Amino acid sequence: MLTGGAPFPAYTNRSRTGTDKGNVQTLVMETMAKEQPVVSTKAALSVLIADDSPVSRRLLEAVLRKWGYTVTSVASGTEAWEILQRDDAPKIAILDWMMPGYSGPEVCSLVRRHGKRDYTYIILLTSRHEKEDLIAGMEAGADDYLVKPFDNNELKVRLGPGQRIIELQTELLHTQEALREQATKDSLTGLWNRHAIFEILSKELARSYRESVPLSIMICDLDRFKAVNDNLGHIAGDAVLRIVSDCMRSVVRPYDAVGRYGGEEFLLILPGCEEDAALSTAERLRERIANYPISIGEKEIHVTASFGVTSLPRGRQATPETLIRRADTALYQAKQAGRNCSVYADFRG
Ligand code: GH3
Ligand code: MG
Ligand code: MG
Repeated sequence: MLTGGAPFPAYTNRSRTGTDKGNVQTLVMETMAKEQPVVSTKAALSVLIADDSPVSRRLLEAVLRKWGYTVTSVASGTEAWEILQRDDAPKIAILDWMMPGYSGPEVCSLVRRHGKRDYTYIILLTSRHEKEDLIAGMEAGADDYLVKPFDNNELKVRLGPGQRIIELQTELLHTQEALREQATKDSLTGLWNRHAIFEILSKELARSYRESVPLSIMICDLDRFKAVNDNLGHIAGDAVLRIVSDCMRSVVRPYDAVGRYGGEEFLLILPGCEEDAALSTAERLRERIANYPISIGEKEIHVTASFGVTSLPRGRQATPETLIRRADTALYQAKQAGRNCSVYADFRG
């Protein structure tokens, strides 16, 4: 099936301006955001105090605030556990041993067994001196303890390792995130890279079969892209790839996946989409790309793309390779048909 306008239609849409500039600005802002300091400062660190004694709580609050911490305080273990599960929970918790609701060690156990990915550094407050109690507290997951009554210097010294651990963990999470980003994203376009989009396709195929829902894919290849490089240079070619990628991202649904499959070739995965919906998405995308004005220096250019689309009907099984081969065949036909069009190929598994 062949759909689409005549090859290389007249380009009239000039309503959008500064597309390239806008993209460069976005890129700079994203880069800056990634380069924010990863180590949190003491002033930004917040501490949770859970103690049922109002006097002890106020003393702790006052001294911690004086040292620059942000303080949240509660009077029971139940409230402490509720707060520690929140996304923005304090990273250090000072928990009294005996409290209404959960005890300090019980809150420790809950945090360690069911807590968030971010580490919570826990200091237990106890008036008990017996060694067994302290061992039980540490075994429940506490990082440190303070025997009441404690002096402020001791508390200050004990908060130091907590802060270092939190800072190291924050740094570690940022590094992990950066590595994950590097391993899965295409550095030029920010789309999924070839390996990642292939993985996503494998998972989506398994899900589509399990849940008996259809799945469509499309391969989009920019038309005569070599000429863009030849006429405007490779850097301009790179800018075009970035802009077209942003354009594709803006057209598909949030749960669709877009990856850079090769140089100027993209693979799009549309879970739950049948033939008609997939083909109309391809057409929407094709028209959007063709009408998208791209500013390169003083020049404004337009590029077009051809689409090969295929769908896996519900209840059918297929390997990523089979489906991609079908979409590739359709793409080849789209190129043969004159480019700037979408071709659908039936899935024959
Ligand atoms: P067709 O319509 O048949 O697809 O023609 P085409 O020129 O797009 O296809 P061809 O395969 O001949 O050329 C693809 C071009 O894409 C050649 C290559 O230099 C360019 N290209 C691939 N990756 C990149 C990249 O990362 N940056 C830039 N600037 N160009 C790239
Ligand atoms: Mg091409
Ligand atoms: Mg190509």
